[in-house]
Amino acid sequence: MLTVHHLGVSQSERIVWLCEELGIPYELKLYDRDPVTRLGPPEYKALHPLGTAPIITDGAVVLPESGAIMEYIIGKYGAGRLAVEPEAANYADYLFWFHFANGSMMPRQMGLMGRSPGDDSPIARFMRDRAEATWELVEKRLGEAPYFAGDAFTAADIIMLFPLTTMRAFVQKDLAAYPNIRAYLKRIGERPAYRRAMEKGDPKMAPMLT
Ligand SMILES: N[C@@H](CCC(=O)N[C@@H](CS)C(=O)NCC(=O)O)C(=O)O
Repeated sequence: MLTVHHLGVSQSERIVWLCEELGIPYELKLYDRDPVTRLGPPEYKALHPLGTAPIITDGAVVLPESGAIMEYIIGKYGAGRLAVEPEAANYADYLFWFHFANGSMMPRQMGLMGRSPGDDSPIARFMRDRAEATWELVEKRLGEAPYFAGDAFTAADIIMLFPLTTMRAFVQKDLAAYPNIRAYLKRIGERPAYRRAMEKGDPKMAPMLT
């Protein structure tokens, strides 16, 4: 049985959501963050040496890393649904946004964690500019197409949503200047599978869609 180990308020919400969108059977195990450190609890760390969320188990397989898990589930249980075929005109768009999420968007937001907004050092300005550039790129993309890979909802949307939503619990971001992102978040919030995933995974948290 595919088991999704979900750490509350974390990137593993992506995997719960993916399973709900695909409509595949899975077991959901919930873990709370340590109330003081906000890190995963020892039971979560014991699953794999990396110890970060998400992690899935599937028989003898223990797999961390959002992107690897998503490809695994889509390939093994989803018959390729929610991915884009190499023959499709938007294949490169799909690949770019799927990998941009954790390759650039997440690291650039994480670079701001714990940094005071008033810090005007060259490195702080560099980090802020780099983070800002990712928001600008996302805003531009969502003005060109309703979904990251183009006209249809794909796994690129699932992996991209976390930095636009729940990540703002860790690094605040005012979305007032981004009408396309706000319209996109409203659209995503209307998806029954997303709502189900958030209710199952983080019942105490309202999805951060505004
Ligand atoms: N690139 C990794 C990042 C994983 C990651 O940093 N997860 C955070 C949650 S958002 C985590 O596990 N934090 C708690 C901890 O490190 O104990 C992925 O996408 O799986």
